[in-house]
Parts: sequence; C-alpha cells; structure tokens
Amino acid sequence: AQRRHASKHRFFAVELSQALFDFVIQLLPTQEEMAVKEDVRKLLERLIRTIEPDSRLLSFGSTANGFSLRNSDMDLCCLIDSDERLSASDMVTMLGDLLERETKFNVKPLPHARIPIVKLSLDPSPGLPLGIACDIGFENRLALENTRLLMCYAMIDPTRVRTLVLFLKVWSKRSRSINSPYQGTLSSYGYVLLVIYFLIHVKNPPVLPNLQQMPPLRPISQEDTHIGGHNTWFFDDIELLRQRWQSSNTDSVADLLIDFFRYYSRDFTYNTGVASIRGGLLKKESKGWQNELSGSRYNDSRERNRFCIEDPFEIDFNVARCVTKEGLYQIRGEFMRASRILAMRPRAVAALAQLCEE
Ligand code: 3AT
Ligand code: MG
Repeated sequence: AQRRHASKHRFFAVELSQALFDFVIQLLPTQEEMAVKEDVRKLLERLIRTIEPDSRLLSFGSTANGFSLRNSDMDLCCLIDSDERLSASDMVTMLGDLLERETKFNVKPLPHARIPIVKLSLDPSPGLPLGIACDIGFENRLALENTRLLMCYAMIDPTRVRTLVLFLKVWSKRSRSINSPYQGTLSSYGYVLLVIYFLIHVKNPPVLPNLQQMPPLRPISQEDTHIGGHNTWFFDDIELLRQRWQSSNTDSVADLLIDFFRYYSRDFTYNTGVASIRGGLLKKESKGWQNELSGSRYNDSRERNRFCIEDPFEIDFNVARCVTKEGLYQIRGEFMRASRILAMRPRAVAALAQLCEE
C-alpha cells in the first residue's frame, strides 16, 4: 500500500510540475513588451540628463531580476555621478514638471514620500494594450543590489527558482489579493524572500547555497562591500559557483511548491520567528522585534512586527512591516487553503486553476 501511495504521489508531482511550467510560460512578458520598456527607459534617461547630465537611469525590481510577469510595473532608479547633486525631493519636483511638459505620461510626483518618487503611467493604446506603469526613484543603491542578489539566486537554478517564484507571484496577486502592502498584505519582494529563505534554510538538502555567507575568493575591503553602513557583499560569480557547487536536492518544482505551502501554513513560527535569507530562522526577541504589550494602539511595533522578514542588506528593516493582523490572517489562510487543495491531489491543471481562482 505504501508503495502504491508513493507511486501515486510521483505521478501527481510529475503532472503538476509540467502544469506549473506551462502555466508560468504563458505569463512571461513578450519580447515586444521588454523592448517597449527598454525604449521607455532610454527616453526617460535622455530627458533626465537635461536636468542632470551625469545621471544614469537603471532598472531594478522584477524587470531586472528575472521574476517579471507580463505587464508588471517598471521600477527605475536614477543615479547621479556628481558631487553636487540636488536632493531627491527637488529632483522629483523638477523631473515631474519636465515630464509633464515633454511627454504623454500621466505624471504624479511624490516629493515628500518616505522614499521620494515620480509615478508615471501611460493609458492603454492599440500599440500598448495594457499601458505601462513606472516609478522613478533616486540613489536607491540598496535596491539595485538586492535586485542583483535575487537575480543571482534565480540564475543558480533557473527552472525551479523562477517557476516557483513566478507561480507564487501570480497566485498572490491576480488571484488571491494578498499582494498589496498598502492593504496590509505582503509585497512581491516579500514573497520572493520567503521562497529563497525556504530553499536555503528549510529544505534539506538545500536547493540554494547562502550567497551572503560564502567565503570571498580574494580579500575585500570594507568600502567595496558597504553601502550606507550596510554590508552588501555576496558571492556573485555564478559561473564559477556552478562549476563548484551543485545542489544534491532533487525535488521537483511540484514537490517544492507543496512543501512551501505546508511549511508556511503549519511550521513557520510566526509569533516568534524572523525569516532571514542571510541568517536562517532568527528570533524576534534577538532583533528587538517582539510583540510589545505596551504602546499606542496604532502603528506600534506590535502592528509592525506581526510577520517578520529580514531584508538581506538592511538587516534592521522588516520587509513585512506593512502586514497587519488581518493581513497575516488572510495570508496564512491562503497558505492553508493551497496546502489543502494540493493534498487532495486533484488533476494538476484543475488544481492550478482552483488555486488561482479569483
Ligand atoms: P512586481 O512584479 O512589481 O510585483 P517586483 O519584483 O518588482 O514585483 P516589488 O515591486 O515588490 O517587486 O519591489 C520592487 C523592488 O523594490 C524590489 C526591491 O529591490 C525593492 N523593494 C520593494 N519593497 C521593498 C521593501 N519593503 N524593502 C526593501 N526593498 C524593497
Ligand atoms: Mg515592481
């Protein structure tokens, strides 16, 4: 009976893995979409250079880390290579005016936000049926580095890592509405960190190595590895890594997805634990992120630290700080629902449809 059970599971896992690949492939951006986005980036860079000749406009987030879905927004970061530069909020105001005058974008400058940005969008048109949405920020070097870190993880095991991440993004976004930090749930960035944490620190043997804890090939200086006091070093020679390291974990994508949902619905210690891709499972207590009983009712650390995910570089920053009590309840509920659906081993295609039902 046990053997029959195992073989049934194998059959389900093979079928589900195939269904996951097929599902994800049709959601990838087209060549055309990527070309349009690159054109937009170049156009914006040209315009910004009329204000700051020494500036560069770089992509980060999903357009740059390999986890992009069709029609995802564009995250752009402007770096200015001169010593006397305007403040980010002045840049936002000036650039906002310029883009308003010179382009067809809908422009919304937010010079006083915690991170000042210019929000841009283009309404749908025949050539761009879904329009475009784009945020431009300034000097956000940590975001460029964390984008590169996630990209390196994606490159180590493209098939398994990208399929898992892309599926979870669609699942959390389009279908289950648990991907909106403004409404108390988790950002895409947060979900990607949950996947990587799971693949490095939960799976045994691990699917991914810990790039931030590997010994460097040659001595490196403090200033080469730190941005604003944060250690941003990680092993980034992925070609070499592939020659020297191979995961002995042979789980299929489907096995990993099933385990992922099981782990986050049953095993992760939400009340006391912090998921850290750099350091493994940490304690809220040791980071000063515990649920305090005192404090005002709103916006206190109790609300901020319901769910704790440590940023890979800004280690005093909780990436999940926007998640509210209700949001976490909703997210955990969805993990449990997914786990339950997959445990019944329905037909794979139907299972994915059911998981992502709106
Ligand atoms: P989408 O395709 O836009 O859903 P994404 O990968 O672009 O996914 P986000 O839009 O959530 O992810 O984030 C874009 C980048 O912004 C990722 C990261 O470099 C930075 N970022 C976002 N949220 C945070 C955060 N809470 N802390 C630090 N960096 C963040
Ligand atoms: Mg984005």
